Amino acid sequence: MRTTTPSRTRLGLAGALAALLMGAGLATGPAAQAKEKPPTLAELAQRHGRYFGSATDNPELTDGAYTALLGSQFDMITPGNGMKWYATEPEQGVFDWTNGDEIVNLARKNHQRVRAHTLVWHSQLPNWLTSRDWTPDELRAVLKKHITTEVRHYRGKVYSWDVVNEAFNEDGTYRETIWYKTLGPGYIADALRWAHQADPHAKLYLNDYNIEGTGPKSDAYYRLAQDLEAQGVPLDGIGFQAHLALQYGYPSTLEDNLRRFSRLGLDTALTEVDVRMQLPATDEKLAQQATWYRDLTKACLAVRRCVGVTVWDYTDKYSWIPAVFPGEGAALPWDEQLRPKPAYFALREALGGK
Ligand code: 9MR
Repeated sequence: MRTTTPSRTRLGLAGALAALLMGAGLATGPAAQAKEKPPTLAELAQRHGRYFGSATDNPELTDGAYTALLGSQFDMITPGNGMKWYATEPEQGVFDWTNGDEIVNLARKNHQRVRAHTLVWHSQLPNWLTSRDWTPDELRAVLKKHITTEVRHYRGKVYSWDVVNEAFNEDGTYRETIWYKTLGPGYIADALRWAHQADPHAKLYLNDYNIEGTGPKSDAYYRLAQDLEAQGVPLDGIGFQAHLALQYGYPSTLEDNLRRFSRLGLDTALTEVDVRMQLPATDEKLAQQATWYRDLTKACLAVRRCVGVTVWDYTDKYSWIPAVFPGEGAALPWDEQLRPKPAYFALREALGGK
């Protein structure tokens, strides 16, 4: 096959950089655009029947260089904040779809699907909800109305919902959230049933972090999934957030763990991947990070019902990490200047592209 990318030696540094940028989906001018483009992460993932996604957030959508890559490299989009309770029902019974709709419309324009996130969580709740006490009957009605209204609004427009987010503690006990404390553990089955009624075609997920490897928290999901299944509750998948950190080690049981959930008849997905490190980022750490991105992608590909991988935004420019873990960062496959990092090339390699 004739290659249309000139050799690096003939082009020198500028040409090599252009080839690199093109490889990451960044066109470097009219001439570059005319060349044969290497497949995107999404196209590579599609060869395996998987998707490759990114989270995004509304304030970033004014950044043209950012949205160009977002619109081209990925085929699944998760709104990082725009569909959360504080954004969608800021006053009781008053719904605001502005941010969620902006992202859904952008995704549609770019022929991307949407992993909707998230209906029931203990965090980012509006004040009207957290600043008073509710009887179980009152809170059940509030929850049902929120889920029903939001899921109906996005009915037919989203691929999946993270229905309940982060329900368990590290030791596998239920997290003492407003939902659990007021409604008991049955709130999870109720939420799934209400979501299913409102959009029977959306895939319904439970989603959490620190469940990538086997352990008490992951076991809690395993048991819950078995219970829900036995009760005939509509549950389609488990989302493994995969907010990893180099200093804590790679979750080497990831593949086996994904597989045991598959065997329950559930889909699995890596839903919020990032691999943070203590700064400064060195070549060595970036190389290790690349290995982790490669390995987690391969783990998903190795498990038949692992449907795809989503990074929690694709660039260090818009990562949540530095604000929450001071001194840590550099967690994503593209750097703050939107240049592809070793992790990006490792992802391509894991997906069978060169
Ligand atoms: O990316 C989100 C960030 O912008 C918010 O400030 C943060 C608030 O908690 O939530 C981030 O997303 C979280 C996601 O919704 C659930 N899993 C953990 C993510 C990182 O905190």
